[in-house]
Order: sequence, then structure tokens, then C-alpha cells
Amino acid sequence: MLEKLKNLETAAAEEIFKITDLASLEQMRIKYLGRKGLLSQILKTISSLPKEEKPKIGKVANDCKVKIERLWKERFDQFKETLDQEKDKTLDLTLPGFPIFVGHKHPITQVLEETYQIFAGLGFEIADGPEIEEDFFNFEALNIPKDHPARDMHDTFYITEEILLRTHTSPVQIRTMKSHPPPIRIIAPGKVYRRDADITHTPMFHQVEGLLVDTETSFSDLKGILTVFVHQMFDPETKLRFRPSFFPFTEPSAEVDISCVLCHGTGCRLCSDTGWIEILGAGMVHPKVFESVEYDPQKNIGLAFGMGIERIALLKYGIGDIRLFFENDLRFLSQF
Ligand code: FA5
Repeated sequence: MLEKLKNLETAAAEEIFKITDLASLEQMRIKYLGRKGLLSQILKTISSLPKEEKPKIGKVANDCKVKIERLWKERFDQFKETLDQEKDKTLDLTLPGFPIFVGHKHPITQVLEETYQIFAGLGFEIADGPEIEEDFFNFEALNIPKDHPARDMHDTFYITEEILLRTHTSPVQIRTMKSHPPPIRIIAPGKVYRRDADITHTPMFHQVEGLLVDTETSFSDLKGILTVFVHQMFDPETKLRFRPSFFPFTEPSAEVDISCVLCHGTGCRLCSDTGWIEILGAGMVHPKVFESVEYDPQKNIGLAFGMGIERIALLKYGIGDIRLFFENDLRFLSQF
């Protein structure tokens, strides 16, 4: 038995140094040290030895096992070290890393956020309303009854006869007044939808609505508020022009032009040689609108305005085609 153990140890030691790869090293471990390996087979026969020989043989067998395990571990460590060195050779720490692309806010979001900041400075809070809207809020309550010709200007996407995609943010005026008593000072930003598409119009675009209701306010407040907005959004030298216009929900109504951002009023292709560019609609809240939200038109005065954010962004950044904002081309978007 002792001889068998000695031979096993020698054979294992010789074999182990001939091994050149990890897979063979593992095979060798199973062959000598595995549950059904050579050493286990010898150990199984210890039980049949005479009682007085058992402790001595047992100790030798255990020493043999420890030695083979140690040899195996040393060889394994040698392999591991070589592998680590190989790995280090293929890792070139001087190579530049992969660049991480950091995104940024969409230009429309940037202009929207700048708009919020300007109006926050004037004491306006942000109000919200649904994009899928009822005919009542989008038209009826804004003094646009079913047969009113102003409905034609809106090119509405109808879902049912009474439900539609809102065509402007003005319904938020109605929702806010219906749920809050005066005074009110809000802006309502959001997406709106119209059946409209060319280089200055898209079927979905963003508007920001403004509404101020109090016992005392006037058209000059409207002019003052919009002048502050235009001077902060564009340039303090920008001129404003209030042109009489018509909206069923305001009286009087105006369209507001600014001096051309490109030629500063001398005339160019952008402003069709007029020197002016229209940027928004505005006016004093019509008494019929107050009636529809149960505000007393004798006690309340309101001013309102509504602007297209894409249009503001086109002018601010000198972009020729509104559709670029929605194509998600990074070559365009990364310029902002
Ligand atoms: C309105 O929508 C009124 N609700 C604005 C208003 C509010 C007036 C409160 C008075 C009081 P208008 O249809 O003109 O008005 O649209 C306002 C702005 O939205 C336009 O000046 C334009 O900049 C923008 N706009 C209109 N249609 C489109 C479109 N299809 N694509 C992109 N922008 C558009």
C-alpha cells in the first residue's frame, strides 16, 4: 500500500510538469484527486487493512493527497500568471477611449424653457390642459359656435363630432377660468394640431398661450408684457407692431409683428421686403368668453395672447424650414 502511494505521488509529479494547457491540468486533477480518481481508489482499500496498520497508512495517504494538491495548485498558478501576462499585452492603455455621446435638449424645448423663464419673471404661472379636447373648450366657449366661419381657419382633426385634437392652446384659458376665480395670470404651453403642412406649417406644433384677468388691466399692459417678451427672446432693439386683426375670443384683437430679425427692417426675402414678421395673436378677452366661464364681464378685464413656438425658434435661429425640427437629424439638432 505504501509503495502504491509513493508511486502515485511520483507519477502525478512527473505528469503535472508535462502538462501545457489548462484543460489537461483539469483532466489530471480529476484523474488523481477526483471522487473516482486513483487516490480515492487506494483510500477505499484502507478499511480492509489490519487495525494496527490503518493509522500509519492513513497518514501517508493523506500526506500524498496534500502533496499532489499542492503540486497541482502551483502548476495552476503558473498557467494563470501566463494568461494574465498575455491579457496585459493585448490591452493598450494609451488608446483613446470610446467617446460618450451626451445629448441635449431639443431646440423647441430650449425655446419653450426660455419662454417660461421670461414669463415667470413677469409673475405668470404655468397651466395645463388636454391635447384631446372637447369641442366646447376648443371652440364653443371661445365664442366660436358650430357654424362660425372662424372654424375653417383651424383645419381641425376631429375624433368624433364633439371630440377633437386641440387646434390651439386657448381652451386652457377656459379650463383655467372655470376652475379658478380671478385674478389669473397664466401661460399654457403645449402641443396643438392642425391639418396643415408646408415649410412654415406642420400638423403638430407648439403654442404658448397667455392669459391675465384682473379688475384693472388694459391693452397697454398687453403691449408692455409682449414687448418685454420680445426684447428678452430676441434683441432689446427689436421693434413691435400691433396690427388690428380678428379672433372671436378677443376684442379688440391684434396680430403682433416684430422688425425682421435678418434685415432689421430694411426689407429682405425672409420678411418679403416688408421689414416685419408676424409672431403672435393677441387681444382683450371678449365678454362672451367671460360669460361662458361665469365670470362677470362688468367686473373683470382680461388680456390674452398665443404664439407658435416653432415660429419663434425659426426666427431666433434663422432656420428656413420648420420640418427640420421634427426630422430628428442629429447633424441639425447638435448645432443648438
Ligand atoms: C391662435 O391659435 C390663437 N389661439 C392665438 C390667440 C390666443 C389669439 C389668445 C388671441 C388671444 P393663430 O391661428 O394665428 O392663433 O396661431 C398662432 C400662431 O401659431 C401663429 O402665429 C403661428 O406662429 C403658429 N401656427 C399656426 N399654425 C401653425 C402650423 N401649422 N405650424 C406651425 N405653427 C403654426
